[in-house]
Amino acid sequence: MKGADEVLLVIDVQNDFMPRGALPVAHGDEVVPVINRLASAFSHVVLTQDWHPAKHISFAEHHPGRAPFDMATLSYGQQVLWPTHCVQDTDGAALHRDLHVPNARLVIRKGHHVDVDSYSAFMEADRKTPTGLTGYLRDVGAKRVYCCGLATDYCVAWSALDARSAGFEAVIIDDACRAIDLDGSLARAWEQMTAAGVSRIGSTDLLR
Ligand code: VGL
Ligand code: ZN
Repeated sequence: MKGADEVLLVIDVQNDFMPRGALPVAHGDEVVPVINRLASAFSHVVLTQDWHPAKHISFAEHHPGRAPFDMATLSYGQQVLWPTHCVQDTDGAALHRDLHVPNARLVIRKGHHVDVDSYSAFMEADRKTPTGLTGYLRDVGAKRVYCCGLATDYCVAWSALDARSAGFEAVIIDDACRAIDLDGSLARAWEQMTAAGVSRIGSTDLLR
């Protein structure tokens, strides 16, 4: 059992990111049994949910003439325009029904401001609005954050990078993640994570 200073952060294991969802991540459902096993090895688990208002600025449908996966320039920088996904209180925004993490203590919902996206569980895409997770983790004495879930190259990577920026150790559990991989985004994410000192392990390193 992992100690009190080690937290498992389970990112966006939601229906819309599953293979039949609105923003499908290939093989996204395969992380569910792996995460279920991992969760029982941690005394402290935190979940996140992508949780957008229906008129969210990241949705391509609100940008006339633009298509999903186009890039747009917004007030805070470059933004991928996504298919409408994880709308607050819809079935698509619900956690996968087979995700079984009874010991999760906190659910962070992110991306709830209509005009700012938030891939990261720590900081919104304007890079100045905190979600509160940094303060929470410091308050409970966390030192190391193990990241898993969807998608490796967006919400998982941004969360791991922000965990490092906030002074935590960050570890990606690779086989408990799946990627979107848009135009080389997965390789770029790994370059950034490696440079930032994010480490990479497999679930068997924790479960044996
Ligand atoms: C995510 C794209 C848009 C993610 C969320 O969970 O990685 N990706 N919103
Ligand atoms: Zn989103």
